[in-house]
Amino acid sequence: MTYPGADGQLGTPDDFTVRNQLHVPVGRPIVVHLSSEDVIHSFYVPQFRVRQDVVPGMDIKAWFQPTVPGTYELGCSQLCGLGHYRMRAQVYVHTPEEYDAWMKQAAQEAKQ
Ligand SMILES: [Cu+2]
Repeated sequence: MTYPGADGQLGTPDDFTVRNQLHVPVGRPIVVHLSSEDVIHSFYVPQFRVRQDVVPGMDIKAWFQPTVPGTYELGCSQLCGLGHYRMRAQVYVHTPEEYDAWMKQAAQEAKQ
Protein backbone atom coordinates (compact mmCIF):
# COMPACT_ATOMS: atom_id res chain seq x y z
CA MET A 1 0.00 0.00 0.00
CA THR A 2 1.38 3.39 -0.95
CA TYR A 3 0.41 6.32 1.28
CA PRO A 4 0.52 9.96 0.20
CA GLY A 5 2.57 11.17 3.18
CA ALA A 6 2.20 14.53 4.90
CA ASP A 7 1.23 16.46 1.76
CA GLY A 8 -1.82 14.25 1.11
CA GLN A 9 -0.85 13.85 -2.57
CA LEU A 10 0.17 10.60 -4.25
CA GLY A 11 3.10 10.65 -6.68
CA THR A 12 5.25 13.04 -4.65
CA PRO A 13 8.60 12.42 -2.88
CA ASP A 14 7.07 11.95 0.58
CA ASP A 15 4.98 8.92 -0.51
CA PHE A 16 5.79 5.77 1.42
CA THR A 17 4.83 2.11 1.22
CA VAL A 18 3.69 -0.35 3.91
CA ARG A 19 3.29 -4.01 3.03
CA ASN A 20 -0.15 -5.61 3.50
CA GLN A 21 -1.50 -3.00 5.90
CA LEU A 22 -4.18 -0.47 5.03
CA HIS A 23 -4.44 2.16 7.76
CA VAL A 24 -7.34 4.61 7.60
CA PRO A 25 -9.08 7.07 9.93
CA VAL A 26 -12.65 6.35 11.02
CA GLY A 27 -15.51 8.51 9.78
CA ARG A 28 -13.88 9.91 6.65
CA PRO A 29 -14.38 8.87 3.04
CA ILE A 30 -11.37 6.86 1.84
CA VAL A 31 -10.44 6.65 -1.83
CA VAL A 32 -8.12 3.82 -2.87
CA HIS A 33 -6.37 3.87 -6.26
CA LEU A 34 -6.07 0.30 -7.52
CA SER A 35 -3.54 -0.90 -10.09
CA SER A 36 -2.09 -4.28 -11.04
CA GLU A 37 1.32 -5.18 -12.42
CA ASP A 38 0.32 -8.60 -13.76
CA VAL A 39 -3.21 -10.05 -13.88
CA ILE A 40 -6.73 -9.17 -12.74
CA HIS A 41 -7.05 -9.07 -8.95
CA SER A 42 -9.99 -7.89 -6.85
CA PHE A 43 -9.90 -5.60 -3.83
CA TYR A 44 -12.38 -7.01 -1.33
CA VAL A 45 -13.25 -5.99 2.23
CA PRO A 46 -16.26 -8.15 3.08
CA GLN A 47 -17.27 -6.26 6.21
CA PHE A 48 -17.37 -2.96 4.27
CA ARG A 49 -19.32 -4.55 1.40
CA VAL A 50 -16.73 -3.17 -1.01
CA ARG A 51 -15.30 -5.11 -3.91
CA GLN A 52 -13.57 -3.77 -7.00
CA ASP A 53 -11.68 -5.58 -9.74
CA VAL A 54 -8.11 -4.41 -10.33
CA VAL A 55 -7.17 -4.52 -14.00
CA PRO A 56 -3.63 -4.24 -15.45
CA GLY A 57 -3.09 -0.95 -17.27
CA MET A 58 -5.93 0.84 -15.49
CA ASP A 59 -6.01 3.17 -12.49
CA ILE A 60 -9.30 2.27 -10.83
CA LYS A 61 -10.66 4.08 -7.80
CA ALA A 62 -12.89 2.64 -5.12
CA TRP A 63 -14.12 4.32 -1.97
CA PHE A 64 -15.62 3.52 1.40
CA GLN A 65 -16.24 5.30 4.68
CA PRO A 66 -15.38 3.22 7.75
CA THR A 67 -17.67 3.85 10.72
CA VAL A 68 -16.30 1.58 13.47
CA PRO A 69 -12.64 1.45 14.58
CA GLY A 70 -11.10 -2.01 14.47
CA THR A 71 -9.25 -4.49 12.30
CA TYR A 72 -10.83 -5.97 9.20
CA GLU A 73 -9.77 -8.52 6.63
CA LEU A 74 -8.85 -7.44 3.11
CA GLY A 75 -8.50 -10.13 0.49
CA CYS A 76 -8.18 -10.65 -3.22
CA SER A 77 -11.46 -12.11 -4.46
CA GLN A 78 -10.25 -12.99 -7.94
CA LEU A 79 -8.48 -16.33 -8.50
CA CYS A 80 -5.33 -14.66 -9.79
CA GLY A 81 -2.66 -17.36 -9.74
CA LEU A 82 -0.60 -19.63 -7.48
CA GLY A 83 -0.07 -16.88 -4.90
CA HIS A 84 -3.76 -16.06 -4.57
CA TYR A 85 -4.13 -17.77 -1.21
CA ARG A 86 -1.67 -15.35 0.38
CA MET A 87 -3.06 -12.16 -1.21
CA ARG A 88 -4.51 -10.86 2.00
CA ALA A 89 -3.99 -7.92 4.27
CA GLN A 90 -5.52 -6.11 7.23
CA VAL A 91 -7.48 -2.88 7.26
CA TYR A 92 -6.82 -0.92 10.44
CA VAL A 93 -9.53 1.66 11.14
CA HIS A 94 -8.16 4.13 13.68
CA THR A 95 -9.58 6.98 15.70
CA PRO A 96 -8.33 10.30 14.23
CA GLU A 97 -5.73 10.66 17.01
CA GLU A 98 -4.43 7.10 16.52
CA TYR A 99 -4.32 7.62 12.78
CA ASP A 100 -2.30 10.82 13.05
CA ALA A 101 0.16 9.11 15.39
CA TRP A 102 0.45 6.10 13.06
CA MET A 103 0.96 8.32 10.00
CA LYS A 104 3.68 10.32 11.73
CA GLN A 105 5.53 7.19 12.86
CA ALA A 106 5.16 5.30 9.55
CA ALA A 107 6.36 8.31 7.54
CA GLN A 108 9.36 8.62 9.88
CA GLU A 109 10.22 4.92 9.58
CA ALA A 110 9.90 5.06 5.80
CA LYS A 111 12.53 7.81 5.66
CA GLN A 112 15.17 5.64 7.39
CU1 LIG B 1 -6.11 -13.37 -6.02
